[in-house]
Amino acid sequence: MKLIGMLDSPYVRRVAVSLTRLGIAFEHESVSVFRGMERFREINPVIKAPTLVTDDGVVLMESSLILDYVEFLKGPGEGLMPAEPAQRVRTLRLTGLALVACEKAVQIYYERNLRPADIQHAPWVERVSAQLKTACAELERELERQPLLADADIGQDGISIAVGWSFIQMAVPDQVSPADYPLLAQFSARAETLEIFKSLPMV
Ligand SMILES: N[C@@H](CCC(=O)N[C@@H](CS)C(=O)NCC(=O)O)C(=O)O
Repeated sequence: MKLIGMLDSPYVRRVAVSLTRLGIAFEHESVSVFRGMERFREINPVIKAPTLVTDDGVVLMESSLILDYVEFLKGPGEGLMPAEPAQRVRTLRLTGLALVACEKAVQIYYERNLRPADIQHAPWVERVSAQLKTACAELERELERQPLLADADIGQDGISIAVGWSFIQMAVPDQVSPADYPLLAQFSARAETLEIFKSLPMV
């Protein structure tokens, strides 16, 4: 299988780290959805990162759907999603919060970098910024309530949180200060020391 997209995308990186964590071999083609638009279009005409081309040549997209396929390949209980119902629900919640935080950070980044300054819409940025901070606050509360381990057994929740936090710190560092979310920051810093993260650096 082949993963298309750059690791500075938290969505591409969560798929790459997950595949590596599960020992699934993949080729990686680091193509930008902007600078490499034409090459991307040849692989996936809708130009969406991540894109996964299966061994049968089927073109998948949307990181969570790609990871659903990956879970299916591994079989129940063998992937990164717990089989036990209560743990599964918590993993879904933490992963969802991490994905919302990523989405909001991407929206702010695009607003700042793709839209001309004179037509940037402050109320929209304020709304998205509040959503980003709330998602991080909710994650901080969850980690306070029940700690998550950044070790070799890291699951989809931990991978998505750490990848998301690192992305936010790179893309919109003014938005979310590590001092305000110490558990999130510590968890992510520890995860980034794991070999599966170090072997797939964001930049
Ligand atoms: N919900 C999607 C988000 C993916 C996403 O927004 N990817 C960005 C790169 S970080 C992208 O493809 N941007 C180009 C575009 O949307 O046109 C996922 O989880 O895969």
